[in-house]
Amino acid sequence: VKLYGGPISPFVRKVGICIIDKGLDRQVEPVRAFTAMVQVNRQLMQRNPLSKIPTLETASGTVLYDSDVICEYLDAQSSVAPQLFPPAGDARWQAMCWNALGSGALDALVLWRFERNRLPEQQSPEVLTAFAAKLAVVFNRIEAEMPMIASASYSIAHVSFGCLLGYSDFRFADLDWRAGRPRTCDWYERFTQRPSAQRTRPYDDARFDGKAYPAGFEPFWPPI
Ligand SMILES: N[C@@H](CCC(=O)N[C@@H](CS)C(=O)NCC(=O)O)C(=O)O
Repeated sequence: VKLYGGPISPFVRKVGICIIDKGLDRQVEPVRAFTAMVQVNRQLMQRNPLSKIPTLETASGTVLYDSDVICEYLDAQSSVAPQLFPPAGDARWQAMCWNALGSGALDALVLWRFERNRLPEQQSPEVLTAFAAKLAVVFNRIEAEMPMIASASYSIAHVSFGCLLGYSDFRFADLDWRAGRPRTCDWYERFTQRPSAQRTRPYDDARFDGKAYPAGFEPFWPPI
């Protein structure tokens, strides 16, 4: 089984966390694939026409995308706890909706980053203002719902929120999501102690710091 991706993408991180949580890390080979909104990867496109990461290729050659499809597939491949996608009922809809909130916010951050990296004269102030407004409300909603989130069984929702907060620290430290959101801070502190979170900490190859990983935890994506 091959996972195409890299150590920065928060969507790839969701999949990496599921792989480790489900005890599948020895069965999945991480394969570096570079792609960007304005730089298509022709080889990757032969598998995933969207030229996006994560893309998973199973042992029988079936190709799966996007992150949610891959995560649910992995959850079904292993009976190891935790079950990341509750099978039915309110717990399922709640987890799926929280996952949509976390992943939707990540989509917004990725687009926001693209916009703010354009030349100043090409940037749209309306677009930048809209992203800032959305993200502030998302972080407030997560803080407001944190008592429920923290007491729900660990699921894809928690994977998604952890990746959102981690990516925010990595690329949007200026948003300062911690300010005035103590419950989210407490929960995230606990999330980052999980081996799957530690091994998938995002890093830039040019600035890889092996000391950022606790002894015994190797990065899921080996540095190049
Ligand atoms: N909805 C997709 C989003 C994946 C995504 O946007 N990945 C980014 C990297 S963080 C990408 O591959 N971008 C390349 C592109 O937009 O062409 C998922 O959940 O997998």
